[in-house]
Amino acid sequence: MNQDQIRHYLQMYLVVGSVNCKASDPITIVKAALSGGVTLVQFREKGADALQGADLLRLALQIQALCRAEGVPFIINDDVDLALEIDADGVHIGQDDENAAEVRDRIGDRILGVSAHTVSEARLAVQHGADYLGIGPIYPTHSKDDAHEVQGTAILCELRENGIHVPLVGIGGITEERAAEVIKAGADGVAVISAITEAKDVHETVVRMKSKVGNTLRER
Ligand code: 3NM
Repeated sequence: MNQDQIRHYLQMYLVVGSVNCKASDPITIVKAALSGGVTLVQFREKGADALQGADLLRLALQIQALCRAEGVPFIINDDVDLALEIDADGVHIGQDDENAAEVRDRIGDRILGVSAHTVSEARLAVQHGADYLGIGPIYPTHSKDDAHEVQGTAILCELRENGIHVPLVGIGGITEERAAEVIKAGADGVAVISAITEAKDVHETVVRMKSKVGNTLRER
């Protein structure tokens, strides 16, 4: 997949797992988010109440089927075995997970996303074959227990100024109101959990956030 395609898929990026879906069930939330126009879905089943075994596999397959029907890439957080088992479109890994180069070898030309927090982590991830980088937390987040220190949008500018030209997606505390500043700082898109999964109207929230991202990209 070329960089322009990846940049497009990063624009309105939903990260979701059963633990994030308190107001409604994950399937209802993912359906509403897809109808609103999310461009990529990452399945991230993490935390004390995370599903396991057959339940995990069932939910992954259900969300994958919804994404396929809409032509939206479906990628798996951390779990390379699961991604290969269900033939997902890609994998997203953090700095503590499997080495990016090894993951690239295992997944072939599927999408590989890597979380990075500094210019040197970003350079290494790119050398190891990352298609895009997840950069965060941009703002305070309550969706990740082991999140790094808040970086602000400055980290995005710093990466761009230091020659990191690969597709970047900002993550952490991003809301409708904050989406434009993340894009202005140099991100190609926004990755969101709670502002979508906890929204009163998931569909409308996605429509509005996506249009803010699109408008800001055109103005940039
Ligand atoms: N990764 P919300 S922050 C999954 O900084 C994740 O790498 C982060 O959730 C990072 O949109 C984060 O609810 C949580 O803040 C994002």
